[in-house]
Amino acid sequence: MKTVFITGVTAGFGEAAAKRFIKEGWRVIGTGRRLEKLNALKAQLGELFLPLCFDVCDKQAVFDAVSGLSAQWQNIDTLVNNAGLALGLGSFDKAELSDWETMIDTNIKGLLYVSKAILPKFIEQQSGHIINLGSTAGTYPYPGANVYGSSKAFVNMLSLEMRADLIGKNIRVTCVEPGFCETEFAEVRFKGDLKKAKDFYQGMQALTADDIAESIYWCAALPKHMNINKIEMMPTRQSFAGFAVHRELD
Ligand code: NDP
Ligand code: 8X3
Repeated sequence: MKTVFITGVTAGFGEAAAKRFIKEGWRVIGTGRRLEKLNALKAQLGELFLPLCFDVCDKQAVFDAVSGLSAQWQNIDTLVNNAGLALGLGSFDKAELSDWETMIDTNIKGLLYVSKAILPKFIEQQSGHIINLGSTAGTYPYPGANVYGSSKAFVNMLSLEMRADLIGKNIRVTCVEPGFCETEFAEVRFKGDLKKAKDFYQGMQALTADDIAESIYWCAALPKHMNINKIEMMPTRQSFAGFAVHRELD
């Protein structure tokens, strides 16, 4: 039986991915900070699901959680580095420094801690698969994305760098890079302003968490000689903005 370790299963992509893998008979180690959500998932998903409650920004907690896995949960086939967030949509001059710090601590440092904690298992097993959640925001800039977009550019690039460094170790690395997808993401970005979050996706048929879970599962289930380097996807109703031009007529 295969096992996947997914960070951030208490909402959105992570929750959908946990359910998708379990449907296929995988065992899921699912993490998050909200214990009550983890307990509810445990009640729903049963024996195949192991909840782990920790903050990915807490380096010690990450390493303790991984080293504390019981013998029956030690063998992990796939890691999905999904936990992450955007905070605010303010322009670079107006955005909150503390929001930037939280995004860097979570999207960049948290992902590094979890990867470093699990990688020795993959090296020892001489197999494994790391699937990172990047974003179209890491490739295409838009106003207000500043540090969020840059943190995802890090994830997009780190995924390729991981491949470069892990060659010869039989470890696959994939970056899944979605555009607009309706989850709790906007609610978090707008700090609980539900109206703003709802308006964000109004009339544009965003991607769903199940769409992303399907892509993640597809990458994970491919034969081991196939490495999908990256998958970029957007809603049909989302596309690219042109270059911004500031005009002043003399
Ligand atoms: P959600 O807000 O719906 O879910 C985020 C998950 O991450 C939650 O389970 C949350 O759990 C967890 N999480 C956040 N911070 C931490 C932390 N410090 N420690 C542990 N867990 C944490 O977001 P999505 O599902 O939409 O996003 C998932 C990933 O995909 C993110 O990395 C996001 O940047 C990326 N992404 C999202 C897109 C979108 O449009 N929705 C598009 C492209 C990429 P808890 O609160 O319980 O800790
Ligand atoms: C989330 C996608 O376009 O809202 O990474 O930044 S977007």
